[in-house]
Amino acid sequence: MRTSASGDGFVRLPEPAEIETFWADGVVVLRGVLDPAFVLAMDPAVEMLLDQPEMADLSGLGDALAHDGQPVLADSTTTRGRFVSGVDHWRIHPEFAAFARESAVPAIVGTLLRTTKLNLWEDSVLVKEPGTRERTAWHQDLSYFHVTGRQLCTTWIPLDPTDATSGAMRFARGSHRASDVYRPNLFVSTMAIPGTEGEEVPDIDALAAAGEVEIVQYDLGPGDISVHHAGTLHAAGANTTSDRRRRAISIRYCGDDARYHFRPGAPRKAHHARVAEGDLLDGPDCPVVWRASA
Ligand SMILES: O=C(O)CCC(=O)C(=O)O
Repeated sequence: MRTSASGDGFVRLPEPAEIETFWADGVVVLRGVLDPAFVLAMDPAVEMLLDQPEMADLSGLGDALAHDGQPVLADSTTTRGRFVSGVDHWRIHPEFAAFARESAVPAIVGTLLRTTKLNLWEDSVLVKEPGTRERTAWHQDLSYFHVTGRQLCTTWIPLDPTDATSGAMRFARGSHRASDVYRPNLFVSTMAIPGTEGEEVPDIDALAAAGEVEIVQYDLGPGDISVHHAGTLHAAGANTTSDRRRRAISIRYCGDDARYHFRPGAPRKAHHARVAEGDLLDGPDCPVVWRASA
């Protein structure tokens, strides 16, 4: 049995009931699965990223869209924080590569996905500073992933205590069970990415108000993680607090049944030019980061 003393943040694997919840609800919260000190040790790496060119200022995008008369999801607050986000930090920064590949996270996620091997798809850092108005629009990660399969998920790992007032994630419980894959949107807007195909994401808040969808939201702290299925519709609130940051590392992984499947108009990565529809993910750009022991 591994322990947190091994330095990879390991505290425990998911219990069978938690694995059932993930597959039934499309989301599960795993409390105390990582050593909080291990997660907080990523603080300097996250701070270092904030002003790097690989980060996008989504508040700036929101302002530009609003200026163009496009729908932007922004709560009115008296202060002005910012929402910054980036992807694929693991490719550039050894701290993020170690976190996504060599920490206890792959074993936790691999166990949850009931897979024999786990591929890393991408990582992402998402920071909502105090007073950030922008909400994260309802979306499915699958709309942005050029993959098909069922063993696909995202784990959201907070560095700060997070609740509804500071922008906790919201999930449409059980929405992964439908086969619908909606158009990806601009993240702080319901506007679909131009050139993508299919139907736009329905108004989940309206469906929830009508009692047709159940929305779940959890308070999390360092050491807790949520894991959602790539088909699960999810969103996040504004950070309406004046003094609490909402920083998270989000890592997307794929299991045995994942294959490349290209979705017109969705953002592509450089290596996608070198792979074909139906290919296995295995390779340096989607490395195998964990295998189940025999
Ligand atoms: O942190 C957020 O606001 C959204 C994150 C998200 O949608 C994800 O990691 O899949």
